[in-house]
Amino acid sequence: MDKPEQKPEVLAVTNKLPPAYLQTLSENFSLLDRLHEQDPTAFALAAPRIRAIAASGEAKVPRALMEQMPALQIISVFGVGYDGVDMAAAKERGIMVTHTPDVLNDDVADLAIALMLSIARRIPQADQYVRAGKWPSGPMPLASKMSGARLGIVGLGRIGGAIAKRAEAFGMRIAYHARTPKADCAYPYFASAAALAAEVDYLVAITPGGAATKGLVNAEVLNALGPKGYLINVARGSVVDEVALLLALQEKRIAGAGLDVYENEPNVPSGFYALDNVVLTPHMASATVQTRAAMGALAFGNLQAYFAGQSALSPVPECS
Ligand code: NAP
Ligand code: 8YV
Repeated sequence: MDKPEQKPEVLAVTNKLPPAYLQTLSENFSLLDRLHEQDPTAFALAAPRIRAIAASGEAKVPRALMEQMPALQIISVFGVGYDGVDMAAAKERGIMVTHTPDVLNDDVADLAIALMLSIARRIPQADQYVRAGKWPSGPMPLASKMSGARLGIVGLGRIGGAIAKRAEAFGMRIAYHARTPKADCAYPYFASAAALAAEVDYLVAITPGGAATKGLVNAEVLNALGPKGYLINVARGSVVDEVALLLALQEKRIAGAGLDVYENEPNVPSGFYALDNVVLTPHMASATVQTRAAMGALAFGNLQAYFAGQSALSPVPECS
């Protein structure tokens, strides 16, 4: 008699995967949901059979974890950023790594614009002002106009481009910094983040995370942005020097910041809580029902295609 076909064993390594995606995974694979954290003894027994990892954009997949899984073939990241995956270790082993580009561009760009408006127009403070019954005693102080202002984008890729498109509708004047100037791009290019920051009112960081961009927005860049400038970070916490940012906000060397990402998530330095010139969101730029469904479909589609012997749908550039 033929051996019954075994479903590939998949280790989910993060608590950030949505229930609908986990459900699809468990219907199609033998799902081990965070077993390495929850039952290390059971994980040690299962590890030699695990063929796939389901991760999220911010999940850590270090070399040491991969080394425990000799049969590991694919890491499917639910997110476009994959800086948490040790790519050197994955490449050495020929492990396929996939991610979910494009399907989240709209939502991340929407949140970048929302943070810009929130900090410039003081929307969280205005909400509190009304709720606290302060309106009858007089108007709030005037805010800062965003339409027509100058926007600098650090990382003019898929999402940076979507931010630029929205900013154009606000009549903003756009410039950018990346490692290389983009072909056929009419926006002015600046060879450094500091040079860009010196010329804009809003600076949005939207590069990948990882060693190459660590501290890309540092004290020098914040000083160049200046006391009328706003910083928005929807990239990765590591892209901004968080200590330098906190100091710049406390000393009012920049006007304000809108942050969706942090160096040590979900821990946010408590110094930010005391500040009136920062708007904080909990790494939620892609967190809508529609986009998370699309990300889940693509993350699952990558696993499904791979185990059907087809090409992965959206491998990361290093695996293309
Ligand atoms: P992408 O299309 O690859 O664009 C990345 C851009 O960053 C490119 O313009 C690239 O241009 C530039 N870049 C890369 N390394 C750089 C460096 N060292 N210095 C300066 N610029 C650099 O990526 P994407 O799809 O737009 O996503 C960007 C990132 O957004 C993701 O990797 C992720 O970290 C973050 N993200 C966050 C959320 C959230 O929930 N907050 C959601 C989705 C994505 P060059 O190659 O010319 O340098
Ligand atoms: C997360 C993200 O993946 O795509 C990325 O790079 O940071 C986000 O979309 C999402 O929060 C799921 O964990």
